[in-house]
Amino acid sequence: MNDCIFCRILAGEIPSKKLYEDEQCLAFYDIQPLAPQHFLVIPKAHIASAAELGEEQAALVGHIFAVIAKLTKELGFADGFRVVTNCGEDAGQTVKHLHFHVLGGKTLGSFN
Ligand code: IU
Repeated sequence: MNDCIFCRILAGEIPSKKLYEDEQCLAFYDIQPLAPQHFLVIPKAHIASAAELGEEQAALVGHIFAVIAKLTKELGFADGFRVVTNCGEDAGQTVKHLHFHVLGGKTLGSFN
């Protein structure tokens, strides 16, 4: 059994508030939002983190960013948004399935 929580969301075994889905990726709202608007975009293929990406995933990552551009336009993030992917322990990655946080809906502070 796959114990990856995001693979289980993709399989419909764990509920999520879906925003967008196609054959390559899923976007859903983060259950613990850190901004007025906070959603995640994940590939359907299980990739542990950005550290696992290679040239073979270039089209997939480009597609995910095109989806982010489309969704942020639709949601009216006119004044900007932030895309973050935490990679590994030092970055605080808690779910070991590649995901892009998309945050907006307010003026975001700087981060380190
Ligand atoms: P991180 O970059 O791995 O730290 O982020 C994981 C995110 O996944 C975090 O913001 C959680 O709130 C979010 N999340 C979720 O939206 N739904 C879930 O079922 C689980 C985590 I578990």
